[in-house]
Amino acid sequence: MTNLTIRSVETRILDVPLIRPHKFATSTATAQSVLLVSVTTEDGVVGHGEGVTPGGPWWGGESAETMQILVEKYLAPVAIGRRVDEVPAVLDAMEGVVSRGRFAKAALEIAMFDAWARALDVPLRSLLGGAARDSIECTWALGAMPLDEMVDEITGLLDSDRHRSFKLKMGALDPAEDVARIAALAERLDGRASLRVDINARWDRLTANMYLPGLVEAGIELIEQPTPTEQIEVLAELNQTLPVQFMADESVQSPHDALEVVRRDAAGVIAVKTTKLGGLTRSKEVVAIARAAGVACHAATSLEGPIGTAASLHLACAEPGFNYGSELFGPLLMAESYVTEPIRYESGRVFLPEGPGTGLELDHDAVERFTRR
Ligand code: MUC
Ligand code: MG
Repeated sequence: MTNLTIRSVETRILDVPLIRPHKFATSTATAQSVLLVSVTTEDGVVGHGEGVTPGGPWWGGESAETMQILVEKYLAPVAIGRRVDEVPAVLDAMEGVVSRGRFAKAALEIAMFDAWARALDVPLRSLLGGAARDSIECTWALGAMPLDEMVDEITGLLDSDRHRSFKLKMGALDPAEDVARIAALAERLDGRASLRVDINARWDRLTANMYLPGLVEAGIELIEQPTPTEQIEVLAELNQTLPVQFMADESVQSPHDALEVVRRDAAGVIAVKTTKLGGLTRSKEVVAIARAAGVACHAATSLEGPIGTAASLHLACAEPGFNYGSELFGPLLMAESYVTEPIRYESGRVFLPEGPGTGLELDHDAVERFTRR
């Protein structure tokens, strides 16, 4: 009889270099810190999860360092001794010892799911509802970069057909300059690619009303989180008045947030990140709420590495509600890998790895190389 009881939880921080600097609204990342959480059962089955925030605590207040102390000191003790299939019970127990801390909770919850799937020798997707698709469109993101560099990077990826849609980070520059940069890019690409922007909640209502029309005129297809997280009513005003799709990201960090966005008609698309939402279970709840209201879901990223990306990809391949593609490109932004076989990206899509659990195996030499001492 398989013994699914959790014997131990280990953590380590991996510092992985990026292929190029990735400039967000208020900070630039040149490496990604990944909290690798490993759950081992009494039978010796090991599952992994990643605690990742996009380049540090600027996005949601958590970082690899804060996640490590939350997992080690508070979350692991309530999981050890439970079975890896007791995910709902452990989620409740985690709520009892840590408020919020969802990025940290996600890493442990996903490691439990991975171990559970591996113990049963089934793909993680089988525990998330079964097969809806085997691949999904994958958008590529560019940080705030000079125009010529953006044109070169995008045309290269179009020519190789690795990506067909692109997300452009905004918010780091003066709004007028930022919009002019994006409009010039759209003109240079002349309709060759689908373009979306992410302003990471940096514009106020006045700035958004002044400058979003310029992005719409430039042909931008979707505006991600232009205004502050808690100002749902502002996002709703923009979503109901401007002829462009809006995606809620920072404004949806829980199923209740998703309910609020739906009730107020604040976005046509929700960015579902298994990291910010606290794991796969809560993410499924968000997708169910969105789908019931006819709101599309996008399988989004916090720039996870291969393990975290694969977990989100299994969810995206199990839930029909992911009908606005994905941005699950994280491993491609990393200069090196720490798994034995990379996730496959081609023809503008990302493909679900086969095999038990996430379908990926750690390259332990690489993990050692990237482990922070
Ligand atoms: C975000 O806010 O979407 C996702 C891709 C990217 O470049 O930034 C992240 C965070
Ligand atoms: Mg975003």
